[in-house]
Amino acid sequence: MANHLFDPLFGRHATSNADFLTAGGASLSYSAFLGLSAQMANLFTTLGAKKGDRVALQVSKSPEALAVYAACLRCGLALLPLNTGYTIAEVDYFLSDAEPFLVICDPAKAADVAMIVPDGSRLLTLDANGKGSLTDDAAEQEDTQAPVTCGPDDLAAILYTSGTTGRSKGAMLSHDNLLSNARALAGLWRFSEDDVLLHALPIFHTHGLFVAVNVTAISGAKMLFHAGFKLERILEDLPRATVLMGVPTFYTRLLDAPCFTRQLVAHMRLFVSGSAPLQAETHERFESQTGHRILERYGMTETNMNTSNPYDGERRAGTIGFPLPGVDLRITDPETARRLPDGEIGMIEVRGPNVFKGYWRMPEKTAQEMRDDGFFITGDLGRIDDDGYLSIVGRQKDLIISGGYNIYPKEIEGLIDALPGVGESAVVGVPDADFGEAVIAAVVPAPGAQPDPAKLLEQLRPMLARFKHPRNIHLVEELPRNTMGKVQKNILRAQFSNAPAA
Ligand code: MLC
Ligand code: AMP
Repeated sequence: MANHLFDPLFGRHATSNADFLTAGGASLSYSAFLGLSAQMANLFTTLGAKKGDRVALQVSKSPEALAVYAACLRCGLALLPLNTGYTIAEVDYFLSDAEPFLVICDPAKAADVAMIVPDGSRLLTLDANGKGSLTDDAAEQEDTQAPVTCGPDDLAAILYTSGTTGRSKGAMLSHDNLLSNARALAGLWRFSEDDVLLHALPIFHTHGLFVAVNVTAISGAKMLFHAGFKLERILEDLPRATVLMGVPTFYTRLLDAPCFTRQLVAHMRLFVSGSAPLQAETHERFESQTGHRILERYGMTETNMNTSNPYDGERRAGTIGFPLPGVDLRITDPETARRLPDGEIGMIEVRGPNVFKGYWRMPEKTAQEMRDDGFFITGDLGRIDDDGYLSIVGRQKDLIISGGYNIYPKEIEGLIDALPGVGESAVVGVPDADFGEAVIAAVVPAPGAQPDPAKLLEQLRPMLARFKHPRNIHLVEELPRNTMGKVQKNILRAQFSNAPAA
């Protein structure tokens, strides 16, 4: 009887009194965390959970929210973590698509969420302080639980990733997808129980939930668990940490803080960056200001982590390093799928135990992105240099990455186009000093109409999470198109890169 992911990550620490995390000044030992997750698992069982069921979670980051993840693994349930910024309209789609048996949301949103919970699903609440009907009801349960038997291919989570066309797709991640990646990363990055990870990422994405938490747990290490990235709090806690994992915005914000000095981080063992391109200039500035070279790695929701710069060897700025142990990577011609020699730019394709099991209830979408020999087509364009380092040089998918969040222009264009007074629109990312890229929209008015950009933004508000809102809407007479009629987004990007913000 074994649970493929739970046992090595958490189960083996069941009686450990070592700290698992510190949050808001209070420490939680591994055994206390596991007791809490056992109570939640027992509650889920009481509510009728069956292996393979889904649990949707849209709550603020807290130790209790993290315990829901461990509780799901215990019961063989698939966790469906949702960005806290998603509007009810966005959440509605995820719930109707995934049909979770249980939805957990913030008490402040419970009345609205109750309206969209699928028939037969339960609704529980959890607030930012770990209080709500979830923890109230769980407190009545036993704090031990025998984890359900789960094999390598059983689902551990479904993470929705927006599609370049059509609706969001749920990436199905198995126990072994997550376990193999946690093992590879913990080994490569030399994690041990002496490590203290400063955890300031959200826990509804691969980076904060799987890379950060799984690598910590599998190593028996500890986390300083922050509710989010607040610069002053990070600077306060850095002296107690050994590792920081972040998106590039973390590093540019730190570099701009006058008290972020060489001395403050002299004791640190490792700084990891990912989820968005780290500018070579940031990498170099970081080294000259702190003496540390940031270790950049590359991954995605569907594949977990694929590549990493070396721990011991040269961490090369502007590159994402080498394939992880067990990961096959190749560069192919995007048109013909022919393998390209090193040095040439092409599609990055990956294969390995890290690659997901497909999109939830979308076999045809899965088939479109997988080669017959098991390679996943990432949509990222890359090149391998003479020393084997991979660089991302562009994306074939139309995607904006803002502060590490993915934003798909298609989704926003569809909503803008449907607004009164709009003829058509194009959404692009323009350079942004803080978030890397910022969303802007070019809108062609409908014949005879004169839409007000501020009003258009107001109308988008209830439909889209705040991070997806265009920071500016520019009215244009027409969209630039090539001879095939395709909108030339590069021209719009150049045109609006230096345009003043609204
Ligand atoms: C917040 N805002 C954003 C934003 N984050 N807008 C665009 N892009 C973002 N990423 C909005 C806020 O709602 C706010 O709106 C305004 O911008 C300013 O907010 P802020 O207070 O400055 O932002 P903050 O809360 O500090 O958040 C910034 C951040 C956060 C960078 C810390 O976005 C973050 O934690 N990003 C990490 C994302 C992540 O984990 N990605 C991993 C994906 S997994 P208003 O209303 O005030 O104007 C993946 C695979 C892999 O990609 O390889 O890892
Ligand atoms: P997501 O779908 O949120 O998992 O985002 C995955 C995408 O983020 C990848 O396909 C890349 O385009 C991008 N990404 C992740 N890590 C890096 C990195 N280190 N450098 C550049 N882009 C990255």
